[in-house]
Amino acid sequence: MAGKPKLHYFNGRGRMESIRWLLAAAGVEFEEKFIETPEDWDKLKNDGCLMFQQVPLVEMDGMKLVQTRAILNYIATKYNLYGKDIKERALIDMYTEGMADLNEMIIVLPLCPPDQKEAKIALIKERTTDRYLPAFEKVLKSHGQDYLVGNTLSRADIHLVELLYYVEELDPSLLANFPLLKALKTRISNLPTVKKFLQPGSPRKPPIDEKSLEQAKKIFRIK
Ligand SMILES: N[C@@H](CCC(=O)N[C@@H](CS)C(=O)NCC(=O)O)C(=O)O
Repeated sequence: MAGKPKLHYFNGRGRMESIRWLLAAAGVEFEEKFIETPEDWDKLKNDGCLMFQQVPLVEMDGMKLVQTRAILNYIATKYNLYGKDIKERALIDMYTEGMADLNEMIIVLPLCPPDQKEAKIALIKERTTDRYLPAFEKVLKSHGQDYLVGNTLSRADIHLVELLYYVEELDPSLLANFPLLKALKTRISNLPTVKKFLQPGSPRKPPIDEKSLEQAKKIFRIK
């Protein structure tokens, strides 16, 4: 029997968090090997398993997978969270790419120079309420179903709910005008696997704090 997937990243959200969410939602237990020092990082790079000298790295099913999207695609396919045909998959990809665009703005926010932070946060809030959340609310309204695509749970629902938690952290009022998204968030959060992941003590990571940010900058030698 294949062992648990092994995730290599620093002990924070970053690009690995969506992978943690998807595995957890699929009910897959995983191990984590945290990169804690510049020496750990150099060692991982020198081991030769990072195709582009970047993490996330996920060891799974005998493969050493890099590139976040490729990893998510593999997990979603393996655990039947990627639609029943190519048309559903196209919709899931389209929705997921939109979510990834907003998520990327949120992921890089901690690295933003202090004098630009306020403007970046304002832009994220504007894009959230004027572009992304209305688009997903409209999808749910258009078919009246419980999930975004194909009336069944897919990665699109998982990624969206992950994103809704981040948006709420930024400003809880951002969700106020999106009743169907709020209902989706509640529904997905109550799935047993997701509920477990949302409990304290799970592998879910908190928002990055000053100390972890400094550690991550040191590891990746970011000025
Ligand atoms: N397209 C890649 C980007 C990965 C990436 O930028 N990883 C960062 C950490 S979040 C990294 O390894 N930085 C070190 C470097 O690029 O030298 C992916 O999505 O996996």
